[in-house]
Amino acid sequence: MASLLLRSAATLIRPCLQRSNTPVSSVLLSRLYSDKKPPETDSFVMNTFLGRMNTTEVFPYPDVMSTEERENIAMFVDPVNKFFEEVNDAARNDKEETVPPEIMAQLKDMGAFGLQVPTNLKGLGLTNTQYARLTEIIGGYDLGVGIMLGAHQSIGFKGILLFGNEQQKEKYLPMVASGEKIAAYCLTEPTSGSDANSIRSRAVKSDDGKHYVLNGGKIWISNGGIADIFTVFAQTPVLNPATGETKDKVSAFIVERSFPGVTSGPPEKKMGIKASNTAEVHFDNVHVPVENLLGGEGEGFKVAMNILNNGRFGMASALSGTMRKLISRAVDQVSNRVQFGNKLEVYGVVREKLARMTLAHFVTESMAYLLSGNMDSGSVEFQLEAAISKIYGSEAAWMVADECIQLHGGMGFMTECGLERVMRDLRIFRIFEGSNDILRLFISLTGLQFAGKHLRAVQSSIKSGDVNTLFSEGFKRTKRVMGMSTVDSINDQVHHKLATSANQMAQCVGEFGGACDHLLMKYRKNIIHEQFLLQRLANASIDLYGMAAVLSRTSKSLSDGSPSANHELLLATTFCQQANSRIKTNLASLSARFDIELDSSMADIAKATTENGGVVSVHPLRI
Ligand code: MYA
Repeated sequence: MASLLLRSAATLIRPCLQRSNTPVSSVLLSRLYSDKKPPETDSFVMNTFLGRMNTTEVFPYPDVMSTEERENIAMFVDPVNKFFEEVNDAARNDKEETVPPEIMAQLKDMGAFGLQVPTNLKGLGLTNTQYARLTEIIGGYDLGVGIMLGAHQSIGFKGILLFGNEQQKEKYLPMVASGEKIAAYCLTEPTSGSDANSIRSRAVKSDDGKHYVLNGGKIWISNGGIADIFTVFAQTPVLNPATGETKDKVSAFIVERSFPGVTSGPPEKKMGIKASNTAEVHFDNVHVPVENLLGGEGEGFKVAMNILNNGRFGMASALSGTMRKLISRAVDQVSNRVQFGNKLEVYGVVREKLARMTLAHFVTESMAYLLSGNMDSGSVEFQLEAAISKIYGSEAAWMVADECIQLHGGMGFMTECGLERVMRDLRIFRIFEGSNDILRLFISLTGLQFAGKHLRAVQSSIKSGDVNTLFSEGFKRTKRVMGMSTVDSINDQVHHKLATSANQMAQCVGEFGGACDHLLMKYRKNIIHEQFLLQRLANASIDLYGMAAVLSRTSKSLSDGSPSANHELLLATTFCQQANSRIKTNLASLSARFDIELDSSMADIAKATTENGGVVSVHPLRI
């Protein structure tokens, strides 16, 4: 995170550095004082940090599948459902901590190992949306098998698919697509989890320039013990021709298990997703041919991040499948179980739970297919939307599993009921592929950095006497102070039945932009240290994207006359109402003295607990 923080600090606002004499490197200074135009993007989320509502990628809800693509994927839905319903046994896989060979063989026959690999390279050539539809089914039945398949193609060989050259694709994709060889993604190390840039594995080019000598150890690698093809990230010394300086930078490599020096450890014992293999992978003087460099030398960090960005939509779709099944289980329970003379379904506490579960599923599903549709339409700047979908989906699924167990009472706690396995499986989703805490900071800081660049441009325009900018900025701020919306209505883009919710969203986007402006002006570069605030800002951002996703989806359903349109209307308006009030609370708490004081108290409690080596308060019984 350190470099993310530094980078953001440097690019936030120029005047603050002029005043504070903060020492910054010449590279950062050159970025800071460059007269480059601020970046523009069609990312909905990124633009909200400027208080702008760019709806290009949000409205209308994507309808990206051709008739043929729709028919193709529809052909898979029933057989895949049937396979997971009747053949695969998730409870057995969990107990035996493996995916049995006969299941592996059938998955290979179905083409499940190369869903997105082009057909000429032995894959099924599915789009992101088609892929999402299938992962949704798998997520409903067996997350352990899902992670084995996901670690293989969502991240394991995704780098070859996205960044590989023709030779690399032709050599490796057919063997991984058929499932003949399994793939894994090797980033994490004992001293480098969230701080992915700090990996210590190293690859140094041989004197004859023919190969790299790779050394290092990776931990918690999904498929690590069963994979034959690894995408490995390691530091390589990279020469800067301009300065003559050599610096370590991350590079990505395709490494085969058959290369001498590659070893892996035994399967790790885990809380959940037990059927998927997780193991250490070690590289001891492994000679990796130069042709196996993936992307350019020193460009591996971007390769690593883009692979993760690119796979996160699959997590949201898989988890929406998990939630859909959990909701069916909950409905079954509350429609049959009688207590105090009535079926559970009539009780208010039960209804409230079921409604929250249904809303969480609806939002996750709406985000997942909005994102996959955008990706299929060629969007390239979706890293914030991907992070939000991952955070929202993993937290929603956790809540849905928890409430489903609660509705089952004591039975829910029994292994035989099957729900505790789902809950164990779900726990990791808030941790891996970027922990939700880190991703929240990533969202806020990336968005603020973007807004900071624009703010700097506005400031320099005003300084250079640009009256138009001065006038429009002044007008915007005056409207904010008066509580008026600074964002144009989007009523022409949403169905008229959603007008109130759309106005709530427009108002919230304006207020969100105002809050970002306020944070940048108040804290300047120090905003990077305000993690309490950054988390709340991210929470507001997540809710805003959720509003956009459900409004867009529901508008389409209403216009198309979908059979569930009126129910979706209820879901969308309810979610928007709730999100609107959460956003307002979160934004208000960015500056309210009461909340800032509370943050400070919370920090003091944590510090005291840490300094004491645990709980500080003496036991009430004094024994
Ligand atoms: S795999 C392990 C996962 N590990 C992580 O996710 C690590 C988390 N850490 C990070 O993401 C980064 O280190 C952070 C930044 C974000 C903290 N997109 O100076 P920087 C660019 C595009 O900010 P840092 C696992 O869990 C940035 O703009 N670009 O870096 C397997 C900058 O560029 P420039 C990005 O502060 C689980 C440069 O990089 C991004 O050090 C198995 C440096 O950035 C980004 N996101 O760190 C799952 N971030 O220099 C199986 C940064 O040009 C999957 N940059 O300004 C299954 C799924 C499917 C399920 C199916 C079930 C059925």
